[in-house]
Amino acid sequence: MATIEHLAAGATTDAIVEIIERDGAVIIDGLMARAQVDQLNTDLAPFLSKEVFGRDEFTGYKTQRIGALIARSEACQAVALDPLMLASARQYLQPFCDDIQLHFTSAVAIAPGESAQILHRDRGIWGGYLPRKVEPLFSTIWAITPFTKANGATQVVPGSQHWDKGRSPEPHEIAYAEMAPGSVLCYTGTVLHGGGANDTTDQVRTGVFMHYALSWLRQEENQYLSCPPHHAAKLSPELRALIGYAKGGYVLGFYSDPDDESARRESVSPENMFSQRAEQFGTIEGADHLIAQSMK
Ligand SMILES: O=C(O)CCC(=O)C(=O)O
Repeated sequence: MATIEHLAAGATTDAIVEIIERDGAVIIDGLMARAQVDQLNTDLAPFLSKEVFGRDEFTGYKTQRIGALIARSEACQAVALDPLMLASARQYLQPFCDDIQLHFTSAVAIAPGESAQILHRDRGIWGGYLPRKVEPLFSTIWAITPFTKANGATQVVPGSQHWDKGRSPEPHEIAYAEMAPGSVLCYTGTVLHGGGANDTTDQVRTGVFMHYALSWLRQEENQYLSCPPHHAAKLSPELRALIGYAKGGYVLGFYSDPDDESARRESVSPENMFSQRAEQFGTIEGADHLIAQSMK
C-alpha cells in the first residue's frame, strides 16, 4: 500500500522539498498549535453552517467549499503566512519564477456519505498549456479535524507527478493523507490527488487549503474580488503583496487609478493604493531584468 512520508514540525525546507520532488507530497505533523486549530474552526463555523454543497461529481454533492478566507478570518491570514510553508513553497518553485503568490484559499468540509473525488492534477486549471517541465504550484491542506481514510482523508498518488499523462493508478498506489488536526499536507500541482470518500456516519472532515503559485500565472481564486481593496487595506503589506496587491515583476500587475486626477497613481504598483512604499514587499525587478528575460 502506498504511503505519504511524514516529517516533524521542526523539518527543514530542504527536507520538505526533497520529498516533494521525489513523491509529490509530504505531511508535516503538528505544525499548528491546538489554539490556532480551535480558532480556525470557530472562524469558519458560521460559513460552514450555511450548508452550500458542490454541484457536480467533481465538487461533491456532500462537500462544502468556503472561499475568501483571507478576508473572512484572521486565523486564516496567519495560516497563509506560515513561515515554513512560505519558505518551502519559495524554495520549491524558485526555478520557475521570481516569486510566488497566494493562488487559492478554501475550507473544504467532506460530510458523511460523500464518494471519492476523481483523481486529478491541479495544474489542469490552466488548460494543459503549461509544459510539464514547469511546476506551477506548491499546495497545502491543513487538517482542522482528524483526517482518516474512513472520513475522507485526501487521496494522493505518490510519484505520479513523474508519470505519463495517461497512466491511471492501481488501488494499491493510492495513499491517504491521514493526519491529526494541526498537521499539513503539502503537494505539487502535478501529483494525482483528490478528496477521499467519507464512509462514516457522523464525522465531517475539514481542511483549510492554501495554494501558492508562480507569481506570473493567473490565480485560481480571484483575490481582488475575494479580498477587495477595502478588506485588503486591513492586511499587513506582506500578506497584501502575497495575494497579489504588488507587482510580480518590473511591469507585471501595475495599475492606473481611473479616478485619480492628481496623476500620482498612473502606472504604479498596487501597493500605492494603500500608501505603502511600493517596492517593499513585492518582487520588483528592474528594467534590466525585464530586458534580459525577454531575450531568452
Ligand atoms: O478535499 C480534498 O482532500 C481534496 C480536494 C481537491 O483536491 C479538490 O477539490 O480539487
